[in-house]
Amino acid sequence: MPTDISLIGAPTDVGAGARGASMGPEALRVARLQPILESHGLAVEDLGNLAGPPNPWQPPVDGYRHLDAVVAWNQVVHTAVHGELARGRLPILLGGDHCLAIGSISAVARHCRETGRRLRVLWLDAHADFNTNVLTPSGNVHGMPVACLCGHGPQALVEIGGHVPAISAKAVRQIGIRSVDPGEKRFVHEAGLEVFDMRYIDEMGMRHTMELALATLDEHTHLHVSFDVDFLDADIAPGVGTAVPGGPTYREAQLCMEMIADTGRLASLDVMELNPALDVRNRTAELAVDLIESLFGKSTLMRR
Ligand code: 4U7
Ligand code: MN
Ligand code: MN
Ligand code: MN
Repeated sequence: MPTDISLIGAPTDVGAGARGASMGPEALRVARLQPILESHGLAVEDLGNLAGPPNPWQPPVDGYRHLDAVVAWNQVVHTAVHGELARGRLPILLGGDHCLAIGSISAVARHCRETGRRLRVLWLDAHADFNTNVLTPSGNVHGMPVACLCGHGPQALVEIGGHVPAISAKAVRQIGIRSVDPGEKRFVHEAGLEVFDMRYIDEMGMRHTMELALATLDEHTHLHVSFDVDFLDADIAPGVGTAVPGGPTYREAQLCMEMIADTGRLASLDVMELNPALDVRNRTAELAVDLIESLFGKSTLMRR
């Protein structure tokens, strides 16, 4: 795992149904993400924010809202994330809404093809994000990134990494899922995504869940974590646009992050969907930073 980290801000909410995720990058900076990671001996460079088109705030066309702007943002994200990986650094994408995972993960997949590494994506989210323009109840592209990455979506998005599909559904493990639309649910099953939903976590526990989600990693695995902040229980993380009750508790989320850290394979990260307009005194941003700290190996006194 590289210890040189690059922070990349992507201040947009073009793919979301609520405005405000565009302020996510700054809220994470205010919550002291960089100095806190540095306090653990990591070298962190903040590249500042990427630029892209404004949010047109228009209704969907052909089942997509703002497709052109979504494509433009994802191209910029793809280029930036791929550039940092090529420099041997670990990119942290500061979202921004979750549609940007198309640009980010397509860049990671391209880097894996170029370097002969095996990709594993952990998708931490309340939602499966596996809608298409036909299945979507909203037209919001932040509900479609996993489908796009697996080759189901508009050409301009599925082709962003130059290889279609960007990733195989087999590379993905979804954790914390508790809100899936009816058509989306059938499509998730058809595609064969491996989903550890909240019912599974309730019955089997976070430890067993993570043991399975992290099984069969080896020294050639590039582990990418796509952390949608709405993964967390809505009571502890109010600052998100699409909050869903019944998510992982603070301790469950910590264990999830600590078990990922223990693999030593984390090589890229998205922190998405933080919406400061809906937050309470930056509490959700601070919680996200606390969890990211664990993801990078902060340990308690009992473990050294
Ligand atoms: B997020 C939704 F209908 N499924 O498609 C949709 F419930 O990135 C929500 O996970 C999508 O936050 C949530 O609009 C996208 C809805
Ligand atoms: Mn979500
Ligand atoms: Mn999401
Ligand atoms: Mn959301």
